[in-house]
Amino acid sequence: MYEAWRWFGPDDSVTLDHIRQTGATDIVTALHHIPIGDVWPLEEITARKKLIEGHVAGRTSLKWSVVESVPVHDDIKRGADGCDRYIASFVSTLQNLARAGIRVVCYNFMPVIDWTRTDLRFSLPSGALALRFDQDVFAAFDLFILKRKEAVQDYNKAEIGRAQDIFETMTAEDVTQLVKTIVSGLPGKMTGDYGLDDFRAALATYKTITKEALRANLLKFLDVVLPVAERLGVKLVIHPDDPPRDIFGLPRIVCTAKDLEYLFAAQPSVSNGLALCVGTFGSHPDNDLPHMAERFGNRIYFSHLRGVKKDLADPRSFTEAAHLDSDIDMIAVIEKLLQAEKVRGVEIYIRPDHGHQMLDDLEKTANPGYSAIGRLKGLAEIRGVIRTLDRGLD
Ligand code: DNO
Repeated sequence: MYEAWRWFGPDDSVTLDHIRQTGATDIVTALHHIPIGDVWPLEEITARKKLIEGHVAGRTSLKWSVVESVPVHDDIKRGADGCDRYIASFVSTLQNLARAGIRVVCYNFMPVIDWTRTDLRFSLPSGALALRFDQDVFAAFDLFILKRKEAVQDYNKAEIGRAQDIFETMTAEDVTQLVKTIVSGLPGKMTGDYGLDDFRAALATYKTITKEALRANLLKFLDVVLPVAERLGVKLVIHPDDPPRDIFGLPRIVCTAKDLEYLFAAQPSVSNGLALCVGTFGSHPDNDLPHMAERFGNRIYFSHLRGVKKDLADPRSFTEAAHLDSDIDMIAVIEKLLQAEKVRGVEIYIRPDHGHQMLDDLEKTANPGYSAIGRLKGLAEIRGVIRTLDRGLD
């Protein structure tokens, strides 16, 4: 297993030297400044690679091994006229990445909005802060802030009542913060920056797109992209929809093991891979993560190791938990991934996904979920599990 670390580029407050100190060897990053749909120029890729891999006297070397993510333009997801040019850009970006020697590329197929939370500073009993998705707060946003017309059909009476109670206690500042958290997006998001009106307009463009249509558009995209990826030796790894269910009336198609069965049966190419995001899949009650790690072991090239604790009252609400202390049996997941590596003779890139904001990081401004110390703690715990299982001491 390669221990990787997500880095947001030169502006990340967690520097390459900090990453060296965590013991991670591989970098996961993207050229976040390039507009969605544009080709990533080879010169920019090689410049970024040099920054990461360039030899610094006396320092451990790092390698840029995984791209997370190359964004897929919404026109491709909608199957809009003219989307072929965005597919062609995606292909050119893959070619440039392969030229630079980067061969694991993450992407997602979430319409309009990438990963979503309602609270970026949820206080834990320890005083550390966690990311949280609260279904009632989300409903309050959908019904009373966004005022999405069709939203009333998505919630029952009791849910609407709870959402209204929440909305009524919110200050103007709370509302602004929630809008920012949900629609202007979280770090690493692969979608646009929206205000409320733009967001409504973007949602409206999916009015007629059913789940089946979205699936067909994903397959059409893969029809073009996978043969190229295969020739280049690139593995494309799809990231699940987070949270893994439909939201805002948008169809979401990468949520469960069943969705994956469908995807891999329809596109059996060896380049059709999976980014096993344990926390994301784990927030869906039907997903059995150790089983999925085993079942899709031959498709997993990259994995985000993180867990969630779902609320007892409503399992659609969850709080991001400590890496080994969540609803998910992380040790069993790691064991299955190690077994998959042995069978395939390939190593999987893993990264500690998100971490609690804690200790000195509480005073610092960091990308939500991506402060240093919480992730370092997660990585250290995970490393202990990997080393122990590797020795067969389990
Ligand atoms: C959040 C991440 C997502 C992910 C993209 C993948 O922490 O898991 O931002 O990178 O959705 O395309």
